[in-house]
Amino acid sequence: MGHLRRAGRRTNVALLAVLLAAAATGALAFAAGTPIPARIATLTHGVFGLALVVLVPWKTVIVRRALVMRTTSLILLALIAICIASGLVQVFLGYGVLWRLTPMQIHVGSALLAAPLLISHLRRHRRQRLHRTDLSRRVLLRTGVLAAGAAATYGMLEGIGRLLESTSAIRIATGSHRLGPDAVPATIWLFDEVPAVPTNHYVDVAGSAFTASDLAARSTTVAARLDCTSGWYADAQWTAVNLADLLPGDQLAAAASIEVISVTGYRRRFPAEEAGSLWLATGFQGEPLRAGHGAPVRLVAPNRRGFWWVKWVDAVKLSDVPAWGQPPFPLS
Ligand SMILES: Nc1nc2c(c(=O)[nH]1)N[C@H]1C(S)=C(S)[C@@H](COP(=O)(O)O)O[C@H]1N2
Ligand SMILES: [Mo]
Repeated sequence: MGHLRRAGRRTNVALLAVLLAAAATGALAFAAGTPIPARIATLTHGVFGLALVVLVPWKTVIVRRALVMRTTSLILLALIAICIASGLVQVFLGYGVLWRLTPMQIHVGSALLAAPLLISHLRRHRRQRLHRTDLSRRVLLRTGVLAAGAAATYGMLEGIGRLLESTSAIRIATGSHRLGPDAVPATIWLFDEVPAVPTNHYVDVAGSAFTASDLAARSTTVAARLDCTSGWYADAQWTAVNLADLLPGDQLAAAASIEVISVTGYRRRFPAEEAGSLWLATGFQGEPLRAGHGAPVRLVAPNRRGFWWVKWVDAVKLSDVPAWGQPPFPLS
């Protein structure tokens, strides 16, 4: 009996570690914009997610042993199940809008809702502490077996996806699925709204004012991939001018970061060295930008996820604040 109880506690420790790792790699998967970091983040995220599934039989034994199951525990369980299921839907069925929500919104939303419940769950069971022996060789061996089981499940699901010619087989390193340029949805990060911006709006670029037509006159066609964290990407042609060509060189050299601010207040800050890979766009696929997509001027930031592509640009400012002096994800 004592032995069983100990095993149960270790299952709980493993579950907690895996949940935290899944959350951390999920955040990294949202942050990563280039193939190698994205591949590492999405692969480890998938393996941690599946490790939760692998642990289900053991956790079931523990849950069965409990005398009562609280409603909050049931909700926590349901949220984690929804999170895993919507993650699998995103991978195997792709980006699609179900009842106004995307699988990714459900995936992240359920994880965020589960977090406070998990904290109170841990508080209620705080007597289960980490023991010295939790790092023994036998435990490390079992951890290896769990990792191998989760990795094998991942490999098996990838294989099935290929055999069934699921869209999972052609998703890119970030996990996103392809959309044609015509199908790109006007996307809001969280709470922003499409503003009405006049076509002759002046964009302030480090103190100089430009209208969209001023910028268009200096633009070239740039091929770039817009890769939204809601799980789609689109390759398209943008009519855009490079920020390094607009910003005064001496001021740029002295600055730490470039802040791009929307008329809505939405903003992102980039390292000053990145000026050469940031573009102010006025056109998409040879047409002027549309209102929902950032008209009259929006940022194009290849190699960065969609939430960096500030729409309805009002100002581009050079500043001494380092680029990391901002929340990792926008709060609006
Ligand atoms: N001002 C502002 N810019 C924004 C957003 C926003 O909500 N507000 N959403 C971002 C996100 S999450 C993405 S994926 C892209 C989407 O661009 P699109 O609407 O042209 O598809 O814009 C980005 N720029
Ligand atoms: Mo996005």
